[in-house]
Amino acid sequence: MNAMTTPDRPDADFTPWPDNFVRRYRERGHWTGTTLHGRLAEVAAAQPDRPALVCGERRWNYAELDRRVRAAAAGLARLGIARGDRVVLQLPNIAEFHVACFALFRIGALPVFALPAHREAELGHFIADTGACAAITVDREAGFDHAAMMRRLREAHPCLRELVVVGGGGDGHDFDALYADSGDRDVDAHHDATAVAFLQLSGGSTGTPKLIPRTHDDYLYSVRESARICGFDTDTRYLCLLPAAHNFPMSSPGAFGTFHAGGCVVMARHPEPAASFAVIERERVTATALVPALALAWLASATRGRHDLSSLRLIQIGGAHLARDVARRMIESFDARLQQVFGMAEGLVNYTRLDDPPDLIASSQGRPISDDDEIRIVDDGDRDVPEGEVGHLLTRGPYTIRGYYRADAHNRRAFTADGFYRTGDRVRRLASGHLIVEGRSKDQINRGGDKIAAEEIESHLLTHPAVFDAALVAMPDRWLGEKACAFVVLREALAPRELQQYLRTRGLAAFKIPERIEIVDTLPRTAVGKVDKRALRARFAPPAPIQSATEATA
Ligand code: OOB
Repeated sequence: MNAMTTPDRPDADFTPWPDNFVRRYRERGHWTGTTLHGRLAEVAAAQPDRPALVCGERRWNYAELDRRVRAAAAGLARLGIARGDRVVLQLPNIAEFHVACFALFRIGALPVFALPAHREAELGHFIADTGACAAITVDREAGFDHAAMMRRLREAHPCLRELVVVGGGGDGHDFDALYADSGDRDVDAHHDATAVAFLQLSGGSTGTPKLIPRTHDDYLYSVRESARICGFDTDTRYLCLLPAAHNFPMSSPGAFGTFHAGGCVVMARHPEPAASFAVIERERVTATALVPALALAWLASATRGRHDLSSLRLIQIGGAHLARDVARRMIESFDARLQQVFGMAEGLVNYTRLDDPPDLIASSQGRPISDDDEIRIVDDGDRDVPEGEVGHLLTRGPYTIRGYYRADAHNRRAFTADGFYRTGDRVRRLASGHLIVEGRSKDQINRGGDKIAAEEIESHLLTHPAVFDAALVAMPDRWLGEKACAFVVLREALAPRELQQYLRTRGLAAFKIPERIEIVDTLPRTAVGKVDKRALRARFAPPAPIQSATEATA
């Protein structure tokens, strides 16, 4: 099988696993040939009356969810959306997110998962990069007019023909009309599980965000095994608190894992602790996923004691470094099992196991899902480090991609010649196979789980005529773990606030705007002339205790 390409774009859309790996993953039963929507249809047929999805006052059982997915698929097909088309999906945590997702899977069209925080710069890039023919969005969210932004993007990108808006929106199609328009038609569901199901976003470390093609086979494997490892079943009531498009709440085991197990997904539009606790109490939520910053907010929230959280059996924390002390406080403060999750949209996901001793749960980031997840921990020359020592994490396996979407040049750096993904994380491994994340080598800031590629922001800064040079580094933050600070060399006077405002006008997601801008005369350089980011980061010493990267080794 050769990499799929389009005539106008020489780069590969999808880098397949080599045949011998495909054979192995099939023989071992990892890849089953079932599609994501096929699995949803199976569950719906087996238990049509069980609760599937709760969103505010709306409650759908599996029959209703299935009916809506089929109707929306027919409605989208009527708009001309067809197999292989790319469709940008930008929705908050509402039921329509999952309807749209599975409807697109049925058609064989690929959702491109944008986060609600993304703005014109990011979305414009996704549209241009994928040649998306449609976008599905919401009219307004958190005071922001998403429909108007998408209309502007449609003007700038002629490939973007159709706009579907939840809540209606001017000249876009109303999402609800998709159901009405469809009549009794059902699209002839797409059944190729080896095909790419969607494009997920990478946290990135380069100038432009890269897209991650995930197939039905590989994704469903990670979903199924995640659900098993985390004990999800028909009684699971999973609260989707983190942005639904992110890999963690989507598939680790997340909403997809809950659907896979026949449980019920509860969508939370507002992640604040007080609102979450009220939903947990009302909906008898059994499991949820948090980033460390939210865990801290849960610990600090005065409203905790006022709600009955006794239904909660599993609290997962992942996406960014969790300080040991915070993990311990979570274990002590909540009558639920804690689980650390160290994953990446590119594939590999590690979980502490439910029966691991509390100390291991508090101090490690878990071990891989699969025996077929190959882990290498190497030095700068790609040589394996001695067991137990810290090195760069490389991985290859049945649900880790072999290449980014249309990014051949980047792929040559991001993957080894034999297909290992260079995660950019620095880890060490315990004898039990559990990994401890010690830091990272990629040029990225992890702002409370939101990833910022330094180069992306630096290149935006450099477009300002007054900016001569710029370097973005992480500075420690008590709550978020890290925030971005830009060190900037100017040609002429400019206030930091003006520069922040300038970045906003470039259409960047708010979480990427550096909280601090330091004007400096020069940037420190290493012996080979690269900006010495380590020296820049050292200017923030001492780091806040809860986020020290070396803490885990203590
Ligand atoms: C998850 O996925 P992404 O793609 O947003 O970010 C992946 C990166 C990892 O390479 C690592 O640098 C960092 O986020 N990370 C962690 C971590 N979990 C992720 N760093 C330290 N400790 C952790 N527990 O973030 C993601 C995807 C699926 C499940 C969970 C998280």
